[in-house]
Amino acid sequence: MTDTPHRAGFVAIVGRPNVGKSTLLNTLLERKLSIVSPKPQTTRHRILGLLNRPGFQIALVDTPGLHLGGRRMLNTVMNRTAATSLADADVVAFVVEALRFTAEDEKVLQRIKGAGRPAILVVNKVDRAHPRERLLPFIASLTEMHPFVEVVPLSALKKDNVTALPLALAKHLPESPPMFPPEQVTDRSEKFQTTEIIREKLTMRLQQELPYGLTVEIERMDETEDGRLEIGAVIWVEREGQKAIVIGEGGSLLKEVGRSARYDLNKLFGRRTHLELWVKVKDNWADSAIALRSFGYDG
Ligand SMILES: Nc1nc2c(ncn2[C@@H]2O[C@H](COP(=O)(O)OP(=O)(O)OP(=O)(O)O)[C@@H](O)[C@H]2O)c(=O)[nH]1
Ligand SMILES: [Mg+2]
Repeated sequence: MTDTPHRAGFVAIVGRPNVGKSTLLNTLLERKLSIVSPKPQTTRHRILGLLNRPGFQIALVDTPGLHLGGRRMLNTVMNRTAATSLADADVVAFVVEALRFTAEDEKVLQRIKGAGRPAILVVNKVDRAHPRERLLPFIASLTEMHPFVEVVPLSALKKDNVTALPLALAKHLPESPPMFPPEQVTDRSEKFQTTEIIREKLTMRLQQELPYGLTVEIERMDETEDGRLEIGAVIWVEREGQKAIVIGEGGSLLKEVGRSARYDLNKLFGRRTHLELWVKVKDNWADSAIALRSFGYDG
């Protein structure tokens, strides 16, 4: 038997907003690491998740959806975060939605061409592709646009054909020993994951009313004598009027958000957590370089 060399490297998961990049990351890792919502522009940060298999280690990088049109400084930072992850990757996983290719997808593809990395085409949401016969011509039209090294149609949500992807990615990674210790899952702190869990619950509850400039900051995390974790978090919005929306009638929305966030936090920390949420206003923070940096937006 010949020894096959170990492979390891970075794979950037890129695509326009809402195609299912974060869902894909979570499905591949079999854990909820990146937040997901039906709204576009949910992911705002680079999220690293490590996948270890016999013979290879993939450092998967979930990225904000590359988008057109947003004029806030936060939009620029998100696009820059995605573009940097793309430029730093060994292999690119270009995620598109089955049977849908938009001007934003086109723009992402141009960036992939510019980066010059081997790219795998991931056609997600095949569960929604009806009739199925339309998938083949759709894929053919995309493979005409770029010499993708592999094409993997799958459904990240329904976990259909997902196991094929790590193998396809690994083939194109450089020969290298593992870059991270086998027990490591991510490079993101529990504090960061806490802010993201709270932001996800807000995104889910607020849907259409979600203020664009909403972000979460942890003020304190203290252990109580009986072993519980007390977390104090601030939800920042940009205008006084948005406060009432986030708080809800009689504080109902905030209570609901707190309840569902606590459920996830108990799981994350493996113990009971107590969560206190405050809503505060910082005018137009999404256009302030200083505020963006202090809230951890580091594109
Ligand atoms: N039907 C179907 N829905 C999916 C699939 N994958 C993801 N979704 C849904 O698509 C929506 C967006 O998913 P996300 O994973 O947040 O998408 P994203 O590409 O990370 O979006 P941004 O972070 O905004 O760039 C969510 O409602 C998911 O449940 C899939 O395979 N099939
Ligand atoms: Mg995402």
